[in-house]
Amino acid sequence: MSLKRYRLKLITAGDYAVGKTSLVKRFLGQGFSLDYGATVGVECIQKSYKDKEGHFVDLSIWDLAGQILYRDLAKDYARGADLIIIVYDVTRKESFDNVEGWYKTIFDVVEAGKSKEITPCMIIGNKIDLRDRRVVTMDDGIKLSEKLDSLYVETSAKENQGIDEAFNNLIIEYIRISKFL
Ligand SMILES: Nc1nc2c(ncn2[C@@H]2O[C@H](COP(=O)(O)OP(=O)(O)O)[C@@H](O)[C@H]2O)c(=O)[nH]1
Ligand SMILES: [Mg+2]
Repeated sequence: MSLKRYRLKLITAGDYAVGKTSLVKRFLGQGFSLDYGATVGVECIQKSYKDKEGHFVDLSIWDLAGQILYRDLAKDYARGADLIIIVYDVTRKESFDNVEGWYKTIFDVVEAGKSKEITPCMIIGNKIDLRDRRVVTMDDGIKLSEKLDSLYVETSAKENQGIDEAFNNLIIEYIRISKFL
């Protein structure tokens, strides 16, 4: 039996400087840097691999430029997305409060094109290494993800915690749901 090949578009979203690019880089095995280099425009990166269950996955990761309050660009950007990652910074309450706005903006676009059921969303609370500056609790994160019918993981791009879990669980969820359709 030959296993299906999945060609998936993954997009990142969330406020400026929450760690979107750092998480993508870690997932791609490119290390971590504290030097600030804001993403200009949209970066698109390809990664092809075989997952733990043997599925071939061709992932194109679209990494959103952080300065975007410009939710209008997010609209073009989100078109055709199969997998959504929305990141906030556990030390910045505002970035957490904005998650729902990002979610709505993106799903307005995604749902116009196809059924929401097959577009799983992962909410990520990043920078958990900054323990004494933390203001958003894990409980806050879990409650929000339940409200938005999304998956939830806490990560540290700096300490390389939770990142493979975040990406892999999202892809596994996609494959699981798609088998019922
Ligand atoms: N302490 C800590 N800093 C992080 C973490 N993730 C990202 N950063 C830093 O936060 C800043 C913004 O990261 P970046 O990935 O560019 O954010 P983006 O604008 O959302 O893409 C950079 O200085 C990163 O080094 C983390 O998990 N812990
Ligand atoms: Mg970035």
